[in-house]
Amino acid sequence: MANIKALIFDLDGVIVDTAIYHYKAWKRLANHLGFDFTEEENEKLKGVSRVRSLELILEWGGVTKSAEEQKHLADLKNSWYVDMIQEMQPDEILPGAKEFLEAARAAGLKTALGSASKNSETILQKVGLTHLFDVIIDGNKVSASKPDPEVFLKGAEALGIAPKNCLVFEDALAGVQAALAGGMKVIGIGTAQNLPGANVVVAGLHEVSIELVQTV
Ligand code: B16
Ligand code: MG
Repeated sequence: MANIKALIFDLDGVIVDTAIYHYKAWKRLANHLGFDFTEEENEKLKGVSRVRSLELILEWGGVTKSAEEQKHLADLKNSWYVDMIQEMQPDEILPGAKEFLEAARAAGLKTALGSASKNSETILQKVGLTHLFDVIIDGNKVSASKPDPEVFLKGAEALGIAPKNCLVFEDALAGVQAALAGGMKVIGIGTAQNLPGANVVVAGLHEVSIELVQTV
């Protein structure tokens, strides 16, 4: 028996799919700098912080920029991204996510968000899910990126639940590693091949039940 008391959810790829908006904005930035990158390369940006994403993209384009220019470029990309997420609607919630959050809370489990994004509060508000989280820990509240466990440990602490009684839902390998490093159980959202180490892997929250939570 796992004795899970709290669930911690990643945002992009678990609750909503903002990856397409990140991709469009990063692609526009790369094109603005005179190069492009592939969808396959874009996969490597999932779950990765804004600053690290820019470093990777500049490497792929063979472009070097000063720290000051990098700050400007990251801000420019974010302004385009923020414009796009203003239009997000509740129908962009991934299948089963809202229903599972509601079922979890009805079963007495605590819920937290554990995301790398600094835009998580806007996104949750646009899709109408803010009220289903007891705690929101995101890129504004942490200094170390996944696979460092900081984001999940801060979530557990804010909820007042020991890490061993927390279960994380993650779609990125760095996030699965972060959860394990924090001493938590983790359900991977994706494929077992892409998410080694996850206790269980499912295609999405529509495949998860309260019964499964207590058997991981
Ligand atoms: P922002 P998650 C991550 O969200 C995204 O997967 C990643 O592509 C993005 O770079 C990162 O948030 C930072 O987002 O630029 O909005 O601060 O999967 O950790 O919920
Ligand atoms: Mg994610």
